Amino acid sequence: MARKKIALIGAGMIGGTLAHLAAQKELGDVVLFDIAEGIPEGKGLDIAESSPVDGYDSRLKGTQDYKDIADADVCIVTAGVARKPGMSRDDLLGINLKVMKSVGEGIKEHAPNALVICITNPLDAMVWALQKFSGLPKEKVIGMAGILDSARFRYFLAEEFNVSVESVTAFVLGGHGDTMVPLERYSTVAGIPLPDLVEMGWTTQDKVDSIIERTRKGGGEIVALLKTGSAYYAPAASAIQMAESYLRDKKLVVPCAASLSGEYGLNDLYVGVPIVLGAGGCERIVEVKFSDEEKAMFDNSVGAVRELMDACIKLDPSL
Ligand code: TXD
Repeated sequence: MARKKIALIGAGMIGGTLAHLAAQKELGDVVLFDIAEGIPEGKGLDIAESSPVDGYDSRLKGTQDYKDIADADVCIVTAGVARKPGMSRDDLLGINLKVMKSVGEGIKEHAPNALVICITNPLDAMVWALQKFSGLPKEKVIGMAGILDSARFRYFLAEEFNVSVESVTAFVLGGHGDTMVPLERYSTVAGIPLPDLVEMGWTTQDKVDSIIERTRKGGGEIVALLKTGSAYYAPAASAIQMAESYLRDKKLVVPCAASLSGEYGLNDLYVGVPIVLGAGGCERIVEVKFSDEEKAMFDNSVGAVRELMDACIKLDPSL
């Protein structure tokens, strides 16, 4: 069987980590695409030179030419810029929207059958725009945020309970931002929901509330520590889990930014919801039952996503 091909559009901090993980896991051969000359080639060569030591046979190539992503099975998009001092959110949105346009056109022309995983921020609006610009089927264009936000929540809970991270499940839904929606009732230790754990005296509601707050601000906590950029190890690991679920048809049930067509009473919008992720891409959207309070938080989050989408439409009326 021929090897799969993973194209990484953007070879910055997350892109480089994605390349390393994809190669180590032998998900396939890896193409790193970036507009910056030398960076994708250098990272690709450096990782390839570790392959004899680690013992994997993925081939890596760096490029500035979209032709090299031809017929990729998976494209993971991190291309763009992060906010710098003096830049407004609209400035960032404007720049990354243009990047999504060129990336969408490149994927449309050279890898129209790929599963596309968008990571670029502001995530929900960018994956929505990327789907439109690429014209790929909605179930084949998804965004990474929920697995990362849930992983942060899981890690903090595992620390609090002093149990294995593997025994903790969590669902963080909604848009990727301050309005994200960590769901206590659907977060468990070995199937025991968080509210029950509070009743059992494993923790207090105050502690849970502060963990939720830390989860919401998890990205900012890393930025404040690193000072020169944002998180990349956990975001890359999360996107690789999505790629693997698709390539191996694992059908993991994971929170991803997915296009809604009537689910949750919403249309033509990307937001974080649980999906079944298999060989068909987003094979099914899981409609979680919300309490009134959860519904209010989700609606608030959807409102924030819509505001960003409206800002995109103002900048590019073709959307
Ligand atoms: O949960 C999530 N979705 C996220 C999102 C978690 C963490 C970070 N998140 C966002 O991912 C972050 O706000 C950024 O928008 C992206 C990528 O983060 P990364 O840390 O990898 O950024 P870098 O290191 O700046 O890399 C971006 C690369 C850089 O090498 C640029 O040269 C390149 O993108 N770039 C382009 N490549 C191809 N084509 C175009 N047009 C282009 N423009 C810039």
